[in-house]
Amino acid sequence: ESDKAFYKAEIKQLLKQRNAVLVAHYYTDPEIQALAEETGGCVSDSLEMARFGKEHPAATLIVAGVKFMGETAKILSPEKTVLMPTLEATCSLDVGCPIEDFSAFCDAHPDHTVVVYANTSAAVKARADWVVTSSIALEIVEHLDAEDKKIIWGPDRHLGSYIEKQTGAEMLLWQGECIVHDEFKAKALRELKLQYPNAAVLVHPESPASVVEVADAVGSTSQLIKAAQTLPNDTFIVATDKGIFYKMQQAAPGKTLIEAPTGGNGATCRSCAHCPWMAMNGLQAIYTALASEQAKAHEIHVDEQQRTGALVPLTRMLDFAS
Ligand code: CIZ
Ligand code: SF4
Repeated sequence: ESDKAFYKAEIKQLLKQRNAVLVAHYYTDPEIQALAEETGGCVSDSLEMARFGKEHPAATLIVAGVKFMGETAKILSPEKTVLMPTLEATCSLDVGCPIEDFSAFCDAHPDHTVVVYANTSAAVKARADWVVTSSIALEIVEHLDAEDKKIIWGPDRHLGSYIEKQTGAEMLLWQGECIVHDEFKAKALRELKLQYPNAAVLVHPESPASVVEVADAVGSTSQLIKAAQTLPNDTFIVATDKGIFYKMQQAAPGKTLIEAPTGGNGATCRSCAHCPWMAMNGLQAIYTALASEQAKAHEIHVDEQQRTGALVPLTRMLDFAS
């Protein structure tokens, strides 16, 4: 505890000294989200993190999240120094979608519009026509479908098939998945729902279709927080990373939030509703990133050709969203 107090105080000091601002994802640990709030930073989903970082006047952004979020910040704000608590924090969707293979997949279907999720490398974004986040994916695909575009979707297959079902768009899906959401289990979720008949089930669409079927509300992190705030239920069973409970509880005080079951019957799962890479964003790592004079081990760099390539579909998304 005293270590924590030390790191928090030092981080506050260093943020001022370095003209830096802390941008944190909903899935980081509650104390990191609280620190971002206390210091005038932001806590949000990847779309809002990108916007906030671009618009904030600070010279340095410290991004508590995973690598693609730091890269997106750098792509949008090349003049800023972008630091991350650790450069080791990646994402199974990013790792599962290497540029060579994805590019070959796109080349094999040249008549398709390439839509990629934000959870991808800068190189994959540069190969795409559109970048989307889960908060805006449905609208963008609807827009493309209305123009009769055939779509390549990558990398999350669950989110892709959800959008395909919702829009009726013709989509070729890359077979990637999020190791956190992929672990939610429909059977155990149905059983839990029976125990809490007044509860509404909130599901992120990176979860398997069988889990989405049980949902009362399906949506991105921000949309699920909104649902907890607006639905009349007093209890919510939540199928997404449990980091979200911090902001969800703030938005819906007095309501009971329950984790959706993973792995079934207590069996081991790879992630158990908390992303192991998000969890790497600890106080000590943030302190170290800000304290080291060089900070090279924490600084995000994006190849300039990839950056300008990725900027096109990213800007398209931001313009569409606004
Ligand atoms: O699962 C993730 O990493 C999400 C939901 C990212 C985002 O778009 O905020
Ligand atoms: Fe990637 Fe899933 Fe972690 Fe999000 S929660 S960063 S999608 S592995």
